[in-house]
Amino acid sequence: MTVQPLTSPSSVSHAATVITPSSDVKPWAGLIETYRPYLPVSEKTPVVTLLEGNTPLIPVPYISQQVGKGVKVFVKYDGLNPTGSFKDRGMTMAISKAKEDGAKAVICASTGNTSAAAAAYARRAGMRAFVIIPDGYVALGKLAQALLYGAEVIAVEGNFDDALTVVKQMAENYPVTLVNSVNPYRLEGQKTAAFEVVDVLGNAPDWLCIPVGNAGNISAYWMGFCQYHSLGKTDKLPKMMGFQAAGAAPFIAGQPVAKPETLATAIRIGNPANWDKAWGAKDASQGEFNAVTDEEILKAYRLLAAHEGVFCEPASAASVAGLLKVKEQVPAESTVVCVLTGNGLKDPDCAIEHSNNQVISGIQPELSKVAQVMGF
Ligand code: AN7
Repeated sequence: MTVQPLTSPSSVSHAATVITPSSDVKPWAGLIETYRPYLPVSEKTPVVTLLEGNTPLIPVPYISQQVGKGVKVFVKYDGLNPTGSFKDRGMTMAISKAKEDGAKAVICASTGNTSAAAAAYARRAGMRAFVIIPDGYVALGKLAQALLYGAEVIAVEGNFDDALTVVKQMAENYPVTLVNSVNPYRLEGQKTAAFEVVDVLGNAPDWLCIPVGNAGNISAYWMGFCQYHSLGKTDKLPKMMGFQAAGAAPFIAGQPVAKPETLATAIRIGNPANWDKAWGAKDASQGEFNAVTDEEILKAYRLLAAHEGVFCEPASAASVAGLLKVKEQVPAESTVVCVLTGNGLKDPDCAIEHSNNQVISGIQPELSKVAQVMGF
C-alpha cells in the first residue's frame, strides 16, 4: 500500500513570505507595536523584534484542585517566547533602545536566559553580544542558545553576583551597553506580561505568584499592573507573592546571601540588583516573600509536566511550589496567576535526572516482548 501525501508537491504555495491574513484575524506584531502607547518608544526607535509576547494564560485544573476552595489557578507560560523565556520581553525594548542610541555592542551577566535573549536580539540588530556567565552553573539549553546565536561567551570563576559586578564596571569603562535588568528599558518591556494577564482575565488576578532572582520581573509586573490600574483597565491590584529558592533567598533573609545554592540555577542569585523596587512592590501590594526548597520546586516541576502537560524550567516551578506551600492563605474563590518564566527544554539534564520515569531499554522489537513490558 502506498501512502498518498496530504498535499501534492505541485499544489504547495511558495509565496509563503507574503502574509495575507483573513479579514477577522490580526496577526500579532510583537509587544512594542501592541503596547506602543504605554512604552518609552518613539517613531525614531528602530524596533528589534522576534514577535515576542502574547504568551498563553493556561488554566491548570489539577493545581486548582490541590488548592481547593474554588480557587482558579492559571499559569502565564512565558517559556513560549522566541528564545524560551520572559527575558525576550525586556530584550526587545533594551536592544531597540540601544540601537536607537547607536550602540555597537551589548553586555550582560547571566544565569543563562538573559544571555540567550541578549544574544538573539543583539545579533538580529547587528550588534556584538558579550555574555558573562558563572562557570558550570548555566543550564545546557541556555548555553547552546547563546553560542549558536553568536554571543561571545565568557565564563568566570564566580557566581552570578560576581559576574554582574564585572559587567557593570565594563559598561562604565568601555563602549558596551548593559542589558541586565538594571537597564530601565528591560523592566518597561517586561511589564507587558501584566498587561497581557489583565487583557485576558478582564481584571488583575487576586494573587500573582512569581519566582524571584535578581527581582526585575516582580518589579516589572508590579509596574504593569499599576499602570493598567491608573488607566482604569483593572479595578484591583494583585498581591505580589515572590518565591525564592531556600538556598538563594536574600529577600527572606533580609540581606544578601554570600554563597547562593539551588538546583534552580536561573535563580541562583544572592545579591539582587532590584532590591528596593521588589521590596516596594511587595509592601505596596501587601504581598509576601517566601522560600521554597529544591525538593518542593522539583515536586511542582514534575506535577506541572505530568498533570498539566506544561514543561517549565525548575526556577519557574518555584511559583507553583510557593502557591502550594502557602495555599491555606489563598482566599476562597480567588483567581491566582503563577508565572512560568522559562521553558523546560532549557534544562534537559534536570528533567532527565529528576523525572519519576525512566526509559525502559534493551527490549527486542517484537510484539510479545513490547506487550510484556507494557503489562499486557
Ligand atoms: C527562568 O538570566 O537572572 O527575578 O541572568 O531565568 O527578574 O531575576 C534569570 C532569572 C526567574 C528570575 N525565572 O527573574 C538571568 C537571570 C527564570 C529566570 C528568573 C530568572 P528575576
